[in-house]
Amino acid sequence: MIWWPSVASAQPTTFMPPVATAIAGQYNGLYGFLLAASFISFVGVVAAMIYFVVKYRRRSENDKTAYITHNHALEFMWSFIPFVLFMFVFSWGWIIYSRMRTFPEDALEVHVVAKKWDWRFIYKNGKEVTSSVDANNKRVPPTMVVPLGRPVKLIMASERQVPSTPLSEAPTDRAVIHSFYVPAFRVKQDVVPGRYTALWFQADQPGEYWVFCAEYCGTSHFDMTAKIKVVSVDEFENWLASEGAGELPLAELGRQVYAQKACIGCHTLDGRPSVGPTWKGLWGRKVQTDKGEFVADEDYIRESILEPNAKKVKGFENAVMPPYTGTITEDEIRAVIEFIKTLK
Ligand code: HEC
Ligand SMILES: [Cu+2]
Repeated sequence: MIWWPSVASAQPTTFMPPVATAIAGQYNGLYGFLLAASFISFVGVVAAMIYFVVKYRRRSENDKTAYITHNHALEFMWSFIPFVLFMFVFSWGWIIYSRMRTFPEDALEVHVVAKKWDWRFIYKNGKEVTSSVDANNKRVPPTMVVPLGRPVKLIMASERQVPSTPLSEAPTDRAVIHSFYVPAFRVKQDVVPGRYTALWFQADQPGEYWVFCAEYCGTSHFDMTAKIKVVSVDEFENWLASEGAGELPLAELGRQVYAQKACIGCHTLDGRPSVGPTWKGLWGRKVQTDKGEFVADEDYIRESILEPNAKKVKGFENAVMPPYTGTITEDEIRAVIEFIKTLK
């Protein structure tokens, strides 16, 4: 359902950034309507004002202002017409917003890590894209490559500056809130420490687009940029498999963590319960706990690892899992999550 003709254009106009997704076109439609409605209202209000000023100007010394208490018809109109207009704009915005927040099942997932002041992109095959520094010591923003016309889902986290230190170390190195903003896609999402947030888009125009951090996050906030390069599916597949391609897929790293961090001692992969519940089929399942029912998603798994006692799984209330805060890194948690996703 298209509400407004979208002019697909990868070129920025005087007023707006390029339009590289269908949602960006729909967003422009709503924005254009608001702009036009505001302009028409403005002209109408000013014209009426000028007309009344002239028509009802004071003509003589003993001109008296008429005494009018109210006018039902007028009062109803100036409440009802704006109400209808606002509900129309609200519904229109709601439709576009719900499209932005409804995640396609088959989306390509890419992990995004924000820190002061940089972005890092991690693909499931382990390929990682980071910023670099050129010959003049100037920061070169990282470029996330994505396939044309395919939905992409970003799983985003804000982390501390040193990715490989365990969580309890370097407490002064705090993570802060960032915001992942792609003007050409008209999408923006806060990236928050301590939980995962998500965003999706489907780029329909090849090209390179800017990513900005849209939440003031300190000294180098201005320089916290990245790029998204939209290429054909073939080109994307080649790129993904090429230079620096992950030697170790995320799920494989997760399997190693499972063995090395002793998870293996209490969790099976084949469906049999052990000291703790099995991981088989855990992903996306509704888990019964002492705090109620929860869907096993990224946040649930992360919390289960860092604060196992926050929610005790039904049937395992008396078993103990040691908290892994301080002995596991965010990268390892991400890998365990990807590993658990594969255990259908
Ligand atoms: C000493 C045994 C033990 C070890 C070691 C252990 N766990 Fe657990 N784990 C448990 C128990 C018991 C539960 C269920 C009780 C609870 O929720 O705290 C659990 C629950 C979980 C859950 C939630 C499972 C569900 O079905 O909802 C996850 C995820 C998890 N552990 C991950 C890990 C990871 C990752 C590791 C290794 C880094 C690990 N565990 C190591 C005992 C352990
Ligand atoms: Cu930032």
